[in-house]
Amino acid sequence: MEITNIQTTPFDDQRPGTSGLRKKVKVFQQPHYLENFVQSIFNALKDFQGKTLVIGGDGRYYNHEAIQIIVKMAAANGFGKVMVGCNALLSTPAASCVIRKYNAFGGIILSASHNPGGPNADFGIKYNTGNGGPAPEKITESIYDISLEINEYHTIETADIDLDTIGEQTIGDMYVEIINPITDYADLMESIFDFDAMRALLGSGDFTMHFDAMNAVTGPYAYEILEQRLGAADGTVLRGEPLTDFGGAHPDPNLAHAKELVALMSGNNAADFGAASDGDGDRNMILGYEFYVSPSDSLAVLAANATLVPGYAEGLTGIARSMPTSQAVDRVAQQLGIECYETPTGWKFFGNLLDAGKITLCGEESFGTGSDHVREKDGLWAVLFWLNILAVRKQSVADIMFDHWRKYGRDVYTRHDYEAIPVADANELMDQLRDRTTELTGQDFDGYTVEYCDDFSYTDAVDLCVSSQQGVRILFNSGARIIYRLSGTGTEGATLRVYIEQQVPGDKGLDLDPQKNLAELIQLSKDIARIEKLTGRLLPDVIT
Ligand code: G16
Repeated sequence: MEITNIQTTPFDDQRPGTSGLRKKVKVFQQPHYLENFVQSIFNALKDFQGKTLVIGGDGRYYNHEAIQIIVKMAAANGFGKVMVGCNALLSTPAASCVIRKYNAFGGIILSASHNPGGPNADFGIKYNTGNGGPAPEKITESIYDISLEINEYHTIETADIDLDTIGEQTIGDMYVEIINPITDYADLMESIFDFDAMRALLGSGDFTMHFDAMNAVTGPYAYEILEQRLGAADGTVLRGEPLTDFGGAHPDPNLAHAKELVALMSGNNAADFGAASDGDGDRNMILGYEFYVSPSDSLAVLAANATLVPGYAEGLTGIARSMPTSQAVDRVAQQLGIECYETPTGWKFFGNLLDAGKITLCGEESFGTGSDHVREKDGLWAVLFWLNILAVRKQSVADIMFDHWRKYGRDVYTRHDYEAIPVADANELMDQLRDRTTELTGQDFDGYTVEYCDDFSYTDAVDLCVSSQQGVRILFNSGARIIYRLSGTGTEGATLRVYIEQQVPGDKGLDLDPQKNLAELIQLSKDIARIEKLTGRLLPDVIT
């Protein structure tokens, strides 16, 4: 095999964010841009010669081209084999499943998740380690350091591989296995959940559901699992064909971007259960009849009902949530007598806790929930978890949620996003908040007294690595919280996320509209951070 060494010069903007490197497609299409980053990944790794690399993608624009580049570079760098999803498709949780099942050295996932796709939209790439999870910060920082000094990458000059036929090929000295992207994942789901009970519910004639795949990667998975294996009615899966530009839609499962689904969940012929997943299949949104389950509440419900699912019948070892996720699950953990860890935003922070067996379930406010079955958050898994609970409890989604609030109280919660702010303005806003954490502590704002204020810093419970500057949190003595952080996944300017939460006891919380109920705290969030003065924004762009 003849290896070609290509001279290159570094780019200074290849620092991975919350979940890998996300940029506009046009940025990735610059000569050497993708190659530099891939070589930086390989240079950051050790002892992979002869081993297996999994390559997956969410089917978005530029996936095919990127996979051809990466496969040739993997061969030139000495991998023994790559496993690639047929048609360049492999959802993020399925990639994690395949890495773990076949003991691969690691994987490269090509996705910008819920960000739009197409020639003028977004692309992304991230590296996952042998546990199937996103590389921890010490690896992503090392990739970044290498990318700043890289001067050469390795490839081989050969014809493209056939991405559309299942089976083995060789390229240079390396095997290429094109795999069915669905089967391993669907089998894993069948091993966790009570498919008989779910089949009975879906076949009862008394229950209907919709799953919105948002023209993204979960379509084929949902057809196989929901319609084929579980017998859900034809047409259960909506927008089920993966499209490179997601049909021009924004594949983000929330109330704003899954409007068609939301419309199907109210009125006379509405379904009982609705769900959606995102571009790469790791996010989920859960709906009942005229009812929306917030992601933080969903995590709490899954934790409280876990033993109804065969895969978790033995109970949970512990739970983790990201810091801005509401504290609803904390009270479930307390009741169960298990630990609840608070981590920074980013799935990579759950990996060590899962590997060490310290937690079984974890989740985030950003529509992500998962467990120790893989090392990524998992959209369809969360949908199946709810379906399993519905099949056993035989109650509506709303009734399950109301029961939960009655028992544990409710955290009324909202997130306000201010998007595409000039980066300098956003940094100034965060800097001035950081500078005022001591000054804010103890202050009273019309009855809201700040009990504690800091810039969140996390020490990993396993490897003791410290991650600082993870968001300014203001905790009030009423139990309310306001949290500010900048998104690490955007591709245009900066996105300021403001998370607002207030706990209310049992029955009092049943009918509360978060925007109305949290109005005072929302106003306070604007005043304390001087959002209008520093960014010129009066209102957020997206509310979840
Ligand atoms: C990614 C990460 C999540 C994170 C989310 C939002 O999700 O995997 O852990 O919560 O981004 O991050 P940020 O608030 O920094 O934008 P995904 O679904 O985009 O891969």
